[in-house]
Amino acid sequence: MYKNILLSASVMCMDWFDIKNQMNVIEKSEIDYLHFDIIDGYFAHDFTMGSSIIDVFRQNSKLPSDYHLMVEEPARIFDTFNTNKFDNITIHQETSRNLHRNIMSLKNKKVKVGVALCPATPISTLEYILDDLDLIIIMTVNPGFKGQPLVPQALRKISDLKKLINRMKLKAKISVDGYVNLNTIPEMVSAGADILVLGSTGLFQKNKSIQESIIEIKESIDKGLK
Ligand code: S6P
Ligand code: MG
Repeated sequence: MYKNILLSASVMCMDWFDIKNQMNVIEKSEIDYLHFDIIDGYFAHDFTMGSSIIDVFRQNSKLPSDYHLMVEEPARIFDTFNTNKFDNITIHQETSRNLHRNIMSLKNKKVKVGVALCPATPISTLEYILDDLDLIIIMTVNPGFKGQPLVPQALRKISDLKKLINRMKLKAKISVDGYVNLNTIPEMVSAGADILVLGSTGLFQKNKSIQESIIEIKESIDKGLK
């Protein structure tokens, strides 16, 4: 955490030939979560990782998990993952035929529950479930891949959602995912983002160490909070 902004490291963006060293750095830094992107080949056209790989990280890290399920009818796999009360599980609004039922099932698992919105999905779709959520992921790229360009209209959603959360006096946190980096963090933070998902353009850049990136990320947060 840096100045109340939580930091979530996107595991699919790590250098997989250097996981152990990168994890050592992350564990000693201000990072609050490991962000696991789970993709089913349908909702997003690729595959990433499942519980056996994720559990290796969980067993070797003290950080809570930030599960992001980009999966059609995600309730099918809720029991696949190991969780505890410090972990987040976020499902997509677009993938669930009965979103409220799915949110209630997750609450029964005693995790923190989130819903993610693709760039084209309006905030109004959350109107009657917002009270039940611990977090909302605003996707600032389309789901599925790292290193994609920003969908700029999605930035507006952060401040719109923040206003709604404040008006309803709720505690839900706003997470932003996709192209979260020096170019976007100031605007995202000033619009009301509480959690930054940091991937290939933010934390795991090819020509920069994680430590260097974290210094720059903190400077960008400072700019956003000014
Ligand atoms: C995208 C996924 C994300 C990415 C991350 C990529 O579908 O949900 O969590 O891993 O956002 O970051 P970047 O900086 O490469 O866009
Ligand atoms: Mg994600």
